[in-house]
Amino acid sequence: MTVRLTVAQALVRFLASQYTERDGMRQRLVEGCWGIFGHGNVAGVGQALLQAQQTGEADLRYYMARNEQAMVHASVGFARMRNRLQTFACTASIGPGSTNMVTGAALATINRIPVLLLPSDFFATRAASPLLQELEDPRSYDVSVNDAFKPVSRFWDRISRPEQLPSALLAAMRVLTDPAETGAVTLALPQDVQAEAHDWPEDLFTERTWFVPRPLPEPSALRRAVEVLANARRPLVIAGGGVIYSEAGPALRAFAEATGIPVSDTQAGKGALAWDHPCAVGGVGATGSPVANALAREADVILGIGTRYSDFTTASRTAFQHPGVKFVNLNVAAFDAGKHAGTSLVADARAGLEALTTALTGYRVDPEYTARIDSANADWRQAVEHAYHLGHQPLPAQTEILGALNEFSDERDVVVQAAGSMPGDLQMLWRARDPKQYHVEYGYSCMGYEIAGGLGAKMAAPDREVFVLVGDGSYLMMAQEIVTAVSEGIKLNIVLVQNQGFGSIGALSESLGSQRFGTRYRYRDPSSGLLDGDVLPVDLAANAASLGADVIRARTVKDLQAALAQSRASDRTTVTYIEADPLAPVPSSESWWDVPVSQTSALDSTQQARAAYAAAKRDQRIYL
Ligand SMILES: Cc1ncc(C[n+]2csc(CCOP(=O)(O)OP(=O)(O)O)c2C)c(N)n1
Ligand SMILES: [Mg+2]
Repeated sequence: MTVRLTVAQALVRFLASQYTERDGMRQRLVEGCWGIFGHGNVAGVGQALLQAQQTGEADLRYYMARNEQAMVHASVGFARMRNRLQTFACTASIGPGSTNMVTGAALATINRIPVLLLPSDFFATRAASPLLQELEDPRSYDVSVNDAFKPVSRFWDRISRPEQLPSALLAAMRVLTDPAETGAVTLALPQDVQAEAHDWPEDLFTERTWFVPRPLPEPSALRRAVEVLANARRPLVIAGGGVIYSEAGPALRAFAEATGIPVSDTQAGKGALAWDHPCAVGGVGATGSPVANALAREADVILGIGTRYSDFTTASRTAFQHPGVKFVNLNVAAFDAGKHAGTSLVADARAGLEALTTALTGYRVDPEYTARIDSANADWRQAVEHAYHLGHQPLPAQTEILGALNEFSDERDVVVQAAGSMPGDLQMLWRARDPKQYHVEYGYSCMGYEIAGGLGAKMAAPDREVFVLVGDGSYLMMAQEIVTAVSEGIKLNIVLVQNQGFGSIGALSESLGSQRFGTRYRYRDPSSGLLDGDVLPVDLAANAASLGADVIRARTVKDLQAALAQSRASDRTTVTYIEADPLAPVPSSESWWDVPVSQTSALDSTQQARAAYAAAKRDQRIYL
């Protein structure tokens, strides 16, 4: 039996019948389809989505975004919140609509989050080439702008013939649902092929379930890992995003309680263990807590679980200074498990932790080690309290804003962030009580993720309040999805922190001897020729109101507390606008980040920074 449908209609029907299953729980894989239409997809995928909605022949709701990059962010936010078991498809028109998604694809792939991208492509027949927006490569007519997705996709294909669709779709689903391989999956769809009819085997559209595995550790690999861990005197766990996606929080807690091994976390892993658990020592690395970083410096064994070991996590490979430090890497991806010449333990985080807990029965760290951790934690908790209640004047410090939000939040609330000075401050100071509470995109740290990603997170968890923290810089890059939130009736609590430019890069610039050059939003001063004139007459609160949000202007931390309560009580997207002092003090992570400073310079500031850089660089190691 065959069914006659266009390629786009077949695609939509197929996507609506894909499911994932893990631990006996089954859910739709592709929740819906984001899109912005143009000539490349309006008559193909657009028609198919319309037909699906009108006839009920396929259940795939269309969501309209305002920017194609943002719709990928929203899909990522959703998929991350749903532990990578569900995501969205994204359709874009040919050319700029499609290339707008390239940044989103990179973000998804780097963060290991599934998202299905459907950029439109020029005619397979080339009947009318060159089309509006078609790249003409004089060396090959086979190249299009969509080739730019190749390095940022885990699977990439171009459907030049209808017959190619079924196998491409099966491969796409396999990669999306494989925890070791997942990321952006791109199927480029030539606009003529989208509209072309074909007789499809009916079986293409039967419901299909993709079983998301929990690979068990290989017994000999487990033995090798246990041998290293059983001999560890100063071990430290680094919990990454993989712990959360695998829902391994309880297994991690059981492991930590059985062994006494302290647990630090990465940006993606924060919340895997509640902040006030006696074994929790906070973030590790460049923006971590001094407690975790002191333990990291002395650790003889690092047990990395579901982590990619980014430079922020390893303090650019200076975090671990024990001369014989060894790594045991529990990761579902062999690629990550092999890093730093570690003992590779390829397995699902939960399954691997359960196996380790059993195999390490009887092992426990010294009571002296535990006592030291308790006392360091007590000191650090006081330092965090201090940062939360600094009383900085006249404008509040950002740490007070984060503190007010933390104290206001309950454990089901979600905080979303991605770029600027907030990810670092949050990594150091945020007290996460639930594995889904801390949603900071720090694989790509993409300015503009915040509101769009928050929208996706809220769609995934309508029963939670989502608090999007966004800096003025990120806001100016991508605020437009407020309109989408308003149109869909999806309620966001947005806290817009205004500090007149790039607080983060300003501080970095100053520390590297570049004097905050080009990091503030100011008029150009005619006498200096620099952007260091007056503050600009920009009103981002008015801007947010113009996009349809309710807006509250807060001046003090007390105002902020009242605003947060009002925002929570409302059912409309609410932006709380508050100014912060970008120069207010932040506690030190007692760590480092490798950003090279000019080796030769005519500026004193740069020469001094170079000397400090060279000294810090001496601690950098290759772990072999
Ligand atoms: C798309 C993108 N461009 C550039 C950067 C580099 N960058 C990192 S933080 C930052 C400034 C962010 O400004 P804002 O959102 O106001 O946060 P603040 O640093 O003031 O806290 C820049 C430009 C980035 N991360 N993403
Ligand atoms: Mg700013």
